[in-house]
Amino acid sequence: MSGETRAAALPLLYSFRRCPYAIRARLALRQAGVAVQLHEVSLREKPAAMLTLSPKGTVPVLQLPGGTVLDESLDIMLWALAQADPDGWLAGAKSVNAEAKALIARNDGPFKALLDRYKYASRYPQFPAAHYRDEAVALHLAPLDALLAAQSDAARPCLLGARVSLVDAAIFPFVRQFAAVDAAWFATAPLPALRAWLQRWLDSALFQAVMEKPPVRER
Ligand SMILES: N[C@@H](CCC(=O)N[C@@H](CS)C(=O)NCC(=O)O)C(=O)O
Repeated sequence: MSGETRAAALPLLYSFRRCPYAIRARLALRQAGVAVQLHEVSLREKPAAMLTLSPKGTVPVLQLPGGTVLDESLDIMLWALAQADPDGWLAGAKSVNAEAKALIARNDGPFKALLDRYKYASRYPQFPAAHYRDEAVALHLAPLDALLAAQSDAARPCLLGARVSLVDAAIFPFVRQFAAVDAAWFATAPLPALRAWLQRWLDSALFQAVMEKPPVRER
């Protein structure tokens, strides 16, 4: 089988390296050991083939060899972990139970909105950046820090207990983005358990593997 033929049989993932939604999808795919053909896209020049598959125009988009298209990052995570879940990420989240769903919904909804305002504060001049930052901490990051700190019996606490779950992987890329807006502030923020959790993810072989720089494809 030629390399090209083999690649053609793999699921096709349209991705953007730094996008937190794409990162969470790549984390789950890699965790599941699902090889994909990776298309790094430019968000300014999305490939026509991707828009044909998913006209809403967001990444990630996964096309399965049978033709099925998944264009929501959480659906891609769930599909990947249904193929293989060697460390029980789904069991850890109790197959995405109510608490898991609520944490992810708060992350993807109101926290993401505040994160965007904090990151691009000059576009939201009603308030200074610190206002959006502090709202985001109060809404989401301080409760996450408290959850982690409450897992006192675990050496490496995770959001839903001692084991890594889908929820950690789904939320981590957004906390990473938040921390990077003002790394000096985050380094001494009153979020010590969250900072340690973030650092473990940043240092993980899994994260480093999914952040390897792919070549930019032409459209
Ligand atoms: N709900 C979607 C959101 C994906 C999303 O918004 N991705 C951003 C990049 S981080 C995007 O593609 N935005 C479209 C654009 O920037 O044109 C998911 O979970 O996959």
